[in-house]
Formats: sequence, structure tokens, C-alpha cells
Amino acid sequence: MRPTLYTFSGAPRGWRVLLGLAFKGVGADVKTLSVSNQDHKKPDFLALNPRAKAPVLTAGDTLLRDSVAILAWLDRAYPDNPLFGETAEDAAVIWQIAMECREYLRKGNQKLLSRAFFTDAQVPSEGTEDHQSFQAEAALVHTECRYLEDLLSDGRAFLAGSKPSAAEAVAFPEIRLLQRAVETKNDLMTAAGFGYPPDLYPKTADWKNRLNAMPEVAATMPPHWNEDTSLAKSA
Ligand SMILES: N[C@@H](CCC(=O)N[C@@H](CS)C(=O)NCC(=O)O)C(=O)O
Repeated sequence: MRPTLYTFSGAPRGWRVLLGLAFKGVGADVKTLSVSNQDHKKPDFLALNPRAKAPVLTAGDTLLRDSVAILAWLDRAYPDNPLFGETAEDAAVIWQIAMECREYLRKGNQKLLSRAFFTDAQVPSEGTEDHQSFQAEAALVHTECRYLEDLLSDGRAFLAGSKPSAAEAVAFPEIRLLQRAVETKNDLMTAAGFGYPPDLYPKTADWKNRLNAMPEVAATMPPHWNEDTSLAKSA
């Protein structure tokens, strides 16, 4: 049965699932929830996920409410183009990168990107407590960018080898959102050490550009980024 995915435009965890579907070539009906209408807190959605979080995926009797669990389910339900590799060794490496990005890169990005997209995005004055927090947020994200840069330093095309995998599904939305923040909140991101040029993480930039250029990945870009409204400047 064709899956239905509930997600928010531009939300990194739902984007993981869109990428998983895209890499596998599996179609789904996508229902985009509105944060401003608080769709995720309405009874119909709470019946699917009482935690009021997206993504949620339904398919027949299957109801899933965790992005990485959804990727794992997709791989079993649709075995072609595996997201978690072909061998035990591949699976372990991919799971490890995906879980590290989910744990550390997401946590680092959560704070820095919230500051960029959901505040006035002013650079905090030096010497203030907020400036210290800002520097700590930026340092966390730099640590995780160095981690990705190291993974790619042996010339591999993708994080776990020659094909996009669940590692890309988790990491790409984070790095693409950083690019978006650099494009739309450049002063703040430059102060965080992410302005360009020069790009501090050239292999990660190449990897991101390689993914950006894939039509199936381009099709997952947040719909509201194309709108010519003030929203186009937000996450
Ligand atoms: N464990 C869940 C977490 C989902 C989650 O936190 N989603 C965010 C969007 S990326 C959300 O629904 N936020 C809405 C809110 O907290 O009100 C997963 O990875 O699927």
C-alpha cells in the first residue's frame, strides 16, 4: 500500500524520510502540516501521534512516528536500493553515522539554526552571556562538520561509501539547512564561522553539492523556499 507521510516543510526529521523515499524510488502521498496553524496539535493528528511531532508515516495497518524507524521500515518493506547497505559491515557503518548525526549534528544545529531562523538573527554583542552561548552553539556545529569532513577525506562520494544511504538521509538536511542559513542570515552565520568564501569544509561542500544536483534530492527541497514571501527567508 502506498505510504502517507505527514511532515512540516523544511523540518529536518521529516526531510530524512523524504530523502529515504527518494533514494529508494518509492512514491508516497505527502501531507504538509502547517506549524502556524498548529496542525500537529489538532485531534486528527494527535490520534496518529499523541506526542504531537512529525514525521508520521502510515501504510495500511502500519503507523510509525520516528524518522529513523521509518527509514528502517522502508528498507524492509521495499528492499530495492537499500538505505542500510548490503552487508552486516555496511549496515553497522551506516547506522553508526546516521545515529551520530541524529545525536550530535542535530543537537548542535537545533540551537544555531533556531537562532538563525526563529529570532531576529542579530549577532550578539561581544562580552555578553548570549555571545558566549552563540560561540558554544557554533563550536558544536563546527565539531560535527569536521566529523563529516573526516569521513569524506578518503575521497568516497558519500558518507558510507559509493552510494547515498540512510547516513545521507540524516546528515543532508542538517547541512542543507546550514547552507540556507548562510544564504539568508549571512551576518550571523559569518560571525559563527560559516560564511563563505572560503568554505572551511570543502569535501562536505562537494558532497552537499553532489546531492543538491540529484533531481530526486532537488525534489525534496522545502516547498516554502520557492515562495516569494517573507517565509522564504526562514527555515
Ligand atoms: N523522534 C522524532 C522527533 C520528531 C520531532 O521532534 N519533530 C519535530 C520537527 S523536525 C516536531 O515535530 N516539532 C514540533 C513541535 O515540537 O512542536 C523523529 O525523529 O521522528
